[in-house]
Amino acid sequence: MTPNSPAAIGFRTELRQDGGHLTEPVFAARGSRATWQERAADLTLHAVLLHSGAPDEACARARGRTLVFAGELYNRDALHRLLPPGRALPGTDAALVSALFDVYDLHVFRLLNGRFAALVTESGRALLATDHVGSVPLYVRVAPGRVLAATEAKALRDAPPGRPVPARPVRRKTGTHQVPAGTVLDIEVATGKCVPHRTWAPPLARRILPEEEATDTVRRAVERAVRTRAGGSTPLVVLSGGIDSSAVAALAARRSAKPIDTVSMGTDAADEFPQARVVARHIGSAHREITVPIAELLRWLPHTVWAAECLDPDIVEYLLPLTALYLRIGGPGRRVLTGYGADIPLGGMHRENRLPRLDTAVCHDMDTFDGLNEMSPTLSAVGGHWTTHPYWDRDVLDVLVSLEAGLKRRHGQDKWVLRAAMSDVLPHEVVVRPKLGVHEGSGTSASFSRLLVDAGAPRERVREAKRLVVREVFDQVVVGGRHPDDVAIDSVVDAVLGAGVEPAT
Ligand code: IOT
Ligand code: MG
Ligand code: MG
Repeated sequence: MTPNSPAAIGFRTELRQDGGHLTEPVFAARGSRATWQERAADLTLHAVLLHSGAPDEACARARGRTLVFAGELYNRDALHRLLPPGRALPGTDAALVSALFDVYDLHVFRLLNGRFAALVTESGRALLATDHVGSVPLYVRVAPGRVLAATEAKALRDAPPGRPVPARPVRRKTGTHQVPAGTVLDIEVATGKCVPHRTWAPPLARRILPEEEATDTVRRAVERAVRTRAGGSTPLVVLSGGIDSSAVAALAARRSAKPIDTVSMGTDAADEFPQARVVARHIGSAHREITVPIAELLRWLPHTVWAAECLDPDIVEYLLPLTALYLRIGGPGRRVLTGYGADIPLGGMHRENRLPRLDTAVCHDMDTFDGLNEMSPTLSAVGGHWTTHPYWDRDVLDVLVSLEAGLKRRHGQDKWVLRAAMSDVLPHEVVVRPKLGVHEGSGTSASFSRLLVDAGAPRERVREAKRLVVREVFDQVVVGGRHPDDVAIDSVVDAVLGAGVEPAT
């Protein structure tokens, strides 16, 4: 049975030869903390773990190796089949990965379908691994004799500078790099020498399938992804009433003995409440509506950037209403399923019906998602909840990306293959409902624009002003270490506009 939260949702680890260590880290994610220190060969490991009650379950120690694992696996059954016959099945994901490390070494990370960030250390070596899409962000600072890693960049704020590694540098954080998606960094701690190994890449080829085979394949893959994520608890689906989240909710409801929970957010400016209600009624979920006034919503922008550590203003507009929702859910920590990410492999955001352009958009989005942190569990962890995204399951993503564009746009519909795959579990009006982005349906984009125009931004500069506001907030809460409660969005806007909004360079 999958509990509401994995054993650990984040960590900071310090592997050092000199034995010194950093002060207590700051995380945006809420969780209990376990702190410990251990010796491994000539290295000391200091670890701070954000856990949900059983920190030992997030670690595995065997044959001089320590593994620290934040997150969870979705292909446990397949992985169990790889263990030597007769061996007792490991009781935790950390122990399972460690047992398979015995057999495969770093190549174990090519086998995992999960949502995780991990550290493995043995005999002077540190391995840092992300899941196939880097859905749990992982940052690293490397210097000879020292490897520091954390699931939030701000947790490495006080670390001494590091040397360049083959990974993306974090803005204004000397020597902090983000481990790429689908990558293991194999680091020799004594020298700081770092070799990256890719464990996943988006498919480039496209599959030609008859309609029925395409829809069956999609249906089976999404069903499996929902089943492995829902576990034994009652899931909560964040539901807009669009096809992506409605399909997740309908599939979760079908396999649940009890009614599932669904929740929709709206603002005083806009909502999709009627659309979500149709779905909730159809699947018999216990449904809630949460209205966040726009003035309050915009005040959560610093918290969104703090949690996602994201510099992209479009992405922040998608994540802001969701962060506000996660902060408002309240109660004990929930397991939240979303429909996030379906639009990326299916080209849903682009409202594009020319097939070459649709596939160009899919290629572009699959080339550029890394580092945006839009799937980060920290967004909901600021409210104490764990999210998981079935459409970015490794198998689902492999299927969706690789379908030829004519199955994505077909019979005059966008995301055709998904709509057709779900036509028997949802009312027709839901299956054919046109795409509405969360930033549109909640009035977030329009309200952020209005805030800037009212503060004096020229209309043609609004997009650039948003980029500068997000960057300034990032500099304050991620680089500067300020708490987002202390960052007033209005004063950031005034400061940015006061300095003048130049066109993008
Ligand atoms: P959208 O697809 O509208 O929403 C993403 C998910 O957020 C939904 O599936 C649903 O689970 C949740 N959600 C949306 N609106 C609400 C609501 N009112 N109440 C409760 N939950 C809601 C943007 C977008 O269109 O969101 N996200 C795109 C792609 C981002 C682009 N990224 C990129 N190019 N790297 C997506 O694919 O989700
Ligand atoms: Mg969507
Ligand atoms: Mg939507």
